[in-house]
Amino acid sequence: MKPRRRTLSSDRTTEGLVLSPTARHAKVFFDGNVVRCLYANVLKDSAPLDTRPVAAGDRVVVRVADTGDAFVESVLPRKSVLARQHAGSRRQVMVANADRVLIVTSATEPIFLPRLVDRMLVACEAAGLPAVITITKVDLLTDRSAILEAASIWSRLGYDVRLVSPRTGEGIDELRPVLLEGITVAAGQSGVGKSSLLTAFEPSLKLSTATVSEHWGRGRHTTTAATLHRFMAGWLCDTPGIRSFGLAGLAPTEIAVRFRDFQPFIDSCRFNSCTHVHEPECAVKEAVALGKVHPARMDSYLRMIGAITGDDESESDSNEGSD
Ligand SMILES: Nc1nc2c(ncn2[C@@H]2O[C@H](COP(=O)(O)OP(=O)(O)OP(=O)(O)O)[C@@H](O)[C@H]2O)c(=O)[nH]1
Ligand SMILES: [Mg+2]
Ligand SMILES: [Zn+2]
Repeated sequence: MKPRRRTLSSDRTTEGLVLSPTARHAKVFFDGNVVRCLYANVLKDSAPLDTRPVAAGDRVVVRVADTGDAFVESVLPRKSVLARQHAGSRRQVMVANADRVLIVTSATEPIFLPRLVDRMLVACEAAGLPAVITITKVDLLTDRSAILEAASIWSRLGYDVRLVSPRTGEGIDELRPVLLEGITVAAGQSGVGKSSLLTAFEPSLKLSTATVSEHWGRGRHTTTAATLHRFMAGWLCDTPGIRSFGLAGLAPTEIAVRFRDFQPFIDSCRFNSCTHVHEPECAVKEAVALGKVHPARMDSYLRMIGAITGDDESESDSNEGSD
């Protein structure tokens, strides 16, 4: 039977933090406890363009009825939103109010995907969120040269890039101080080691992990819901593996300005609306030809634009990711 929201004079409201939402309810932290809260009817229609009315990390107003039932009544203004947007479908807010994103990618197993990292960097730039590119499983490499080359492209752009291994502990103590406050979200493909990484920072978390499928070389989508976990003075947010990161809603020119390396050249293109693909006198393309922009970054950009105009995007498959 559908629970009815009762509003009695003995009801009280308080502020809470959403740790993990599902379609019907959310685990909310308030008054020192984690409480399962239903969504108040008034909330259900509040974000019609989103897959869920609330996201992990949301600050919410909770009404506690005299029966003890608790309802999420409203969402307080968000200071940041990390969201995936797929053409023709609703926006999926992965986490709200994050302070930084660990873009987690594996050096191998599953295969290293620098273009997915570039895509997530665009999403972080669009959200105004600092990113730490975290390359895991470096213990499995016999030759690090290809990874170091990719890492150097990003570090030259001013991104914080870390090589880590929860298996051997490499890079963990160096990264931990970055995460002491605020909300840190780990995002990336299934099987890259997000849950293993967060457990390395805080062993008591014991987050579920699973081996990568030998046959497919892919993760098994072990983590099924974005969830905040207490860590020092802040929170770590584990998220389900994503297969792609939809940027629908961003026009090519809006994507291009989120490429830090394109920014110095964009204003010198002959056309204001230059998409840096086929236009003549394009300063960005010239910068690539002169070695001022790395061709790998241009390749990432062109694939993003191709995905938006309906061309094949080789790194994403038809399934747009779990959750
Ligand atoms: N060799 C090695 N294996 C690792 C490392 N980190 C994680 N793994 C292994 O990689 C597999 C996947 O790790 P998970 O932490 O479950 O990956 P995940 O990104 O959370 O995956 P989903 O929850 O499916 O998105 C597990 O078998 C881990 O033991 C590492 O640094 N080195
Ligand atoms: Mg996981
Ligand atoms: Zn141009």
